[in-house]
Amino acid sequence: MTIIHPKKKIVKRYKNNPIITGEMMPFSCRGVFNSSAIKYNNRYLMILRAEGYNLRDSFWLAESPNGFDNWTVKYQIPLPQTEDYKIFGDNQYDPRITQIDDTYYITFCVHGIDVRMGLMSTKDFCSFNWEGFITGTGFRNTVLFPEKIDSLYAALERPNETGDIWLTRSPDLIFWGKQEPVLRYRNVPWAWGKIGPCGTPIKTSKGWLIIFHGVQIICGYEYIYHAGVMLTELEKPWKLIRMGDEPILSPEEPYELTGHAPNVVFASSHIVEEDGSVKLYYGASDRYQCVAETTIDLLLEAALTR
Ligand code: BMA
Repeated sequence: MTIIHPKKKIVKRYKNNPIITGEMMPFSCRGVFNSSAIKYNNRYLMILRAEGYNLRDSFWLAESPNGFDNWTVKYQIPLPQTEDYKIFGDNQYDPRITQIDDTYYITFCVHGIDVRMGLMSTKDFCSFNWEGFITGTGFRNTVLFPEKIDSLYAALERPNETGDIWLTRSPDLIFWGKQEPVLRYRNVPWAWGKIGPCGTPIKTSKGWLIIFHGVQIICGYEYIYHAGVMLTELEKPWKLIRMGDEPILSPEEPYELTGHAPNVVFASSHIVEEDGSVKLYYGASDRYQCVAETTIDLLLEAALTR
């Protein structure tokens, strides 16, 4: 099997990876992965994707004193009980949290006849509101920008049919349109399968820093998930400034190479600290929750010069 190894390390894996496993859950759980972390009132919180042996996923809230270890699983996040959700949704996964003003929005995949994106919101991580579906079927990986751009909310999304990353805009977070293509997977040399945005785009003085995943397909059947980075214009976030030509994270460790889906690192969230350090959270092999460390400077270097 071929794995592409980045020349210089942009991210450093946490020494005690994986940080959360199925054994830590209060039910019969085969894996915790692709979860979304956020710093809320100086607390490190994570919405876990926890998968049962029946292959159904549930969301749980976990907390850590430092964002790395000693995670305590606190409670299960109730799923929406509305008629539209119950009619469509058989399963849900890959949550992404974005703070906009004093509200935290959670976008997540809802699987039914096909897959589409749902939106929940919370102000306190205790009670959660169902906002509604924000795409039709055939979409995954929608992640909101943390602020309005040109008076409209903005999000990155991945139409499954093309496998590319697009920008979409909305006046109210429910009705979306005015789409623009951002990056085609065919233009990512290490991801000639499909790509998708990871966590919330990070605003920097040089542009929007966007971490994304890319899938390398070997001989039409072997899938390898990597993470990469790109920079887009602040005012026109669909306009690519540059994309790092190499992945920043590729599967290398045993917990990434073997699991329920081998050779997968699936970055799904990050926490940017005041000193510019970044905790990058990623799922490994659809089984384990991991974290790696990097900095805004290193990510910019990767996007602009690699
Ligand atoms: C994608 C999503 C992710 C998963 C990945 C690898 O299509 O379903 O949740 O981690 O495949 O299996």
